[in-house]
Parts: sequence; structure tokens; C-alpha cells
Amino acid sequence: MKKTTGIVTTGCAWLAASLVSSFGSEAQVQEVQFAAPERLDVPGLTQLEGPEVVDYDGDGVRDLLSGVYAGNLLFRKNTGTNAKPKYAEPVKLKRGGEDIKLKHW
Ligand SMILES: [Ca+2]
Repeated sequence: MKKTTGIVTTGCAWLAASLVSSFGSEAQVQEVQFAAPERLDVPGLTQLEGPEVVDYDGDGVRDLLSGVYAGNLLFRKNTGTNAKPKYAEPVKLKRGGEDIKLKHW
């Protein structure tokens, strides 16, 4: 599978907007500072995926789980560490031997 480069950020503007929305006014929200975004090498990542960082297999290291536009769920195991992730090629998650397919909204 072709390797592409994607970006995963540790924070974003919508989070700050959400904090303002949740707490009522900007005056009640203290300044939030995020670490600089890091560019990660994620095999096969496309613009049609919604990745989520989660420890899917329960080994204590956060992996990538992505919903893709076609409806599949992709799992990329993190073979590195939480501080220096290294993601394996994506694997389609299955249920009952069949690819999981999610319906679109
Ligand atoms: Ca894991």
C-alpha cells in the first residue's frame, strides 16, 4: 500500500470554541496552549478518513482507528510508543468474517 503523510494535531480551534460554548463566555475560559502540531507518517491515510487516537487493542499504546468515507473501519496498530508513534499498514476491521460497514448519515 502506498505511504502518504498525514497530520494529527494535539489541539484545534474548535476545542477552544467548545470550551467557550460550554462555559458561557470567553472571560471564564483561561488561555489554553497546545503543543506544536507534529507531522506523522501514517501509511495509507487519505483525506476521506476520520482518524481517532485510541488504544484499540488494550496494550497501553495509542493506535489509530479511522472511519472512512466508504463505510469501513480501519485499524492501524501503533508499533512505536505513545511519544513516538509508528503506525502499521491499515487493516479493515471485521465482524463475523465480513468487513464492518457503517452507514452514512
Ligand atoms: Ca494499542
